[in-house]
Formats: sequence, C-alpha cells, structure tokens
Amino acid sequence: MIRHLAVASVLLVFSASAAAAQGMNPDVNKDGLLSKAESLAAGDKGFARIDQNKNGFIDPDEQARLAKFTGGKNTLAPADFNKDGKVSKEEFVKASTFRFDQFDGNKDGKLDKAEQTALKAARGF
Ligand SMILES: [Ca+2]
Ligand SMILES: [Ca+2]
Ligand SMILES: [Ca+2]
Repeated sequence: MIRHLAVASVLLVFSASAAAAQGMNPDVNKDGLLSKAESLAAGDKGFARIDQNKNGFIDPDEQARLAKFTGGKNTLAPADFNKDGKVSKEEFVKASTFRFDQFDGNKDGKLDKAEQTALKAARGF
C-alpha cells in the first residue's frame, strides 16, 4: 500500500515533489534549485514507475490505475497530445517541460524554493 501511494505521488505531483516523497532528492547538485535537467531526470524515474508493463507508453489501464489515487481524475490526460489514449515518453517529457516552464516564473531555467512550492501545490499536469 505504501508502495502504491508512492507511485500515486509520482503521478500526482510529478518530478520534484514526487521524488521527495520517495525519499529521493531531485536536487542532484544540492544547490537548492531544481534545474530542468534535474527535473527531467526525476520525471524519467516517475515514468518508469508508472509504465508497469515497460512498453514505453502509459497505457489506458496504467492511467486508470493512477486515477484510483486521484479521485478518479486522469491527471495524465492533458499529456496525451495526439489523443491516442496513451502517453508516450516523448509526450511525458513535453508535458513536464511545459510544466517546468510554467512554474519557472523568472525564466532562469531553474526552480527556486518558492517556485518548487507552487509546483507542488498545483499537482498533476
Ligand atoms: Ca540543483
Ligand atoms: Ca505501459
Ligand atoms: Ca499519446
């Protein structure tokens, strides 16, 4: 159950906070800032965890499994850009990059503490 909750966290909060929830620190170089590379590296781990059958896509059933932890809401639906029902790695990276840029208020390519807090509060894509 705890394992499942950790997976849900990955899906919900995405890279930074998800990694933190698993006891990992996405701030690899420990400068207190989350760079885009650090964010994507954490997202990579998240994708691998969600893609349980390892086919390189987050399939509808994998999305449904996730939705159970988010009150039935498919938080990954907006990441399915080509609307084929699956979220590819490419779409996942695109969505997370978009997400990162959205929260990088001063556009310096890094998320400071305040920006990271806003990202955690918003959750999902
Ligand atoms: Ca850093
Ligand atoms: Ca899959
Ligand atoms: Ca897709």
